[in-house]
Amino acid sequence: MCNFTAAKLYILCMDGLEPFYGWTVAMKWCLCAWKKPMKQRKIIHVDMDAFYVSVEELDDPSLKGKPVVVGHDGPRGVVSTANYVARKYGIHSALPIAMAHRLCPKLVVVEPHFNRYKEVSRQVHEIFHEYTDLIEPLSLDEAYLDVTDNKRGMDMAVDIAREIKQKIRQVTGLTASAGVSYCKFLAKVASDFRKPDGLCTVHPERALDFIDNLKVEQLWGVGEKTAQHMHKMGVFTGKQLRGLTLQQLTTQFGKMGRVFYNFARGIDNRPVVTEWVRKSVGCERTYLKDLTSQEDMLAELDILADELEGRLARNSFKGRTLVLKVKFSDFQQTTHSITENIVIEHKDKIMTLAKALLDEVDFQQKSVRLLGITVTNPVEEEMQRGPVQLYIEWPPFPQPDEDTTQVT
Ligand code: DCP
Ligand code: MG
Repeated sequence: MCNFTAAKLYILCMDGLEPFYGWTVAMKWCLCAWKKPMKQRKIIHVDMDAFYVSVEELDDPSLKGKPVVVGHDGPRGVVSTANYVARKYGIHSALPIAMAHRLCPKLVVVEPHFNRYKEVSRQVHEIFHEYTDLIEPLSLDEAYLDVTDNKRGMDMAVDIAREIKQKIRQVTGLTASAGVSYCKFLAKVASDFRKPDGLCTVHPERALDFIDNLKVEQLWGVGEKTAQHMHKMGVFTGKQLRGLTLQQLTTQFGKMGRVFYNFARGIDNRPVVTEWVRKSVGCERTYLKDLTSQEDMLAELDILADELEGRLARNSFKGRTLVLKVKFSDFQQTTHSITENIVIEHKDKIMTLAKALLDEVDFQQKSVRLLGITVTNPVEEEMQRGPVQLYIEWPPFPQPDEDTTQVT
């Protein structure tokens, strides 16, 4: 999409909704684009296939062809990831291992080997660096690459993606899937499109057709709760999402409403950020036996506070908000937070706040399977920030609602 087309698209989006604001911003953008030529970006999202379990199969070929998951095989264990054989039985990440055994009695459970996954991840990143240093890692097995100005001077991002996939296979023996597009969200959705060992490109001129057929839950920032909310509004697809006005979306979803509004129109100007600003440091634990008394919970919080103090120091992290997470035996969870004027870094302070937060929790006579404490709300954010690559000026991008599943 050239600058002019991008600006036109933006005008189209804003037109009729917030006419004055829309035209003002669009005019500014046109002027900006005229002053500073903007290249259409080329973004690749690479995601390793069934990552942990594929590494395990590589290291122990006798696992090949069997249904395998990585996780702790205990009453409280959950699936980190399942290979494609196990997925046929309905087994997926975050499923309790006990349930996975019920779905597939022949299931093989392998303990995780994180150092091996990190080693493979490093090899994969070395390959990325042959093409670009603009790499944004999302996890050990996933990253965005901005290859607009790549080290090889290659014109076609899809050729780079193909080469990267081949090299990953040669060097590590594993397969990866890649998505190619002009923005992050489309590249990410595309990488998932033809998994495993997939390669999918979304061209700018085909973006709206592609978006039309997406389920809303495939969009970045749409977690389970948001998807249910959209379904209640009768919105299941990208096309239906585009039928909602900006006002409808911001009324229902706050700041994220504008993000969804833009995504539905193929607009996502988030840059590939080479280094993340750490937003929080925390630790949590799932207990073998549910905790029932406050005394036990305080004893466990004491252990967590110890651990958190160490992690905060090791990461030189300074934040002013403490968040307590409590997951009940029925898997419902609640979070409570408190913000201080000073940095929360010492165990004593953490414990005082954690106790106060625990008092706020309504247990409804339920026992507790998980406790977690996190320090967030970082200070001196600018000092913790690494190099950031920006192509155009754009308002700060809101973060999605916390709607994540974490394996503990
Ligand atoms: N992971 C985890 N807990 C989760 C999800 C993932 O521990 N709830 C770990 C194990 C995965 C790795 O992160 O191997 C990468 O996550 P992905 O979501 O990319 O899943 P996979 O790579 O396993 O599978 P896919 O082929 O769908 O990418
Ligand atoms: Mg993966």
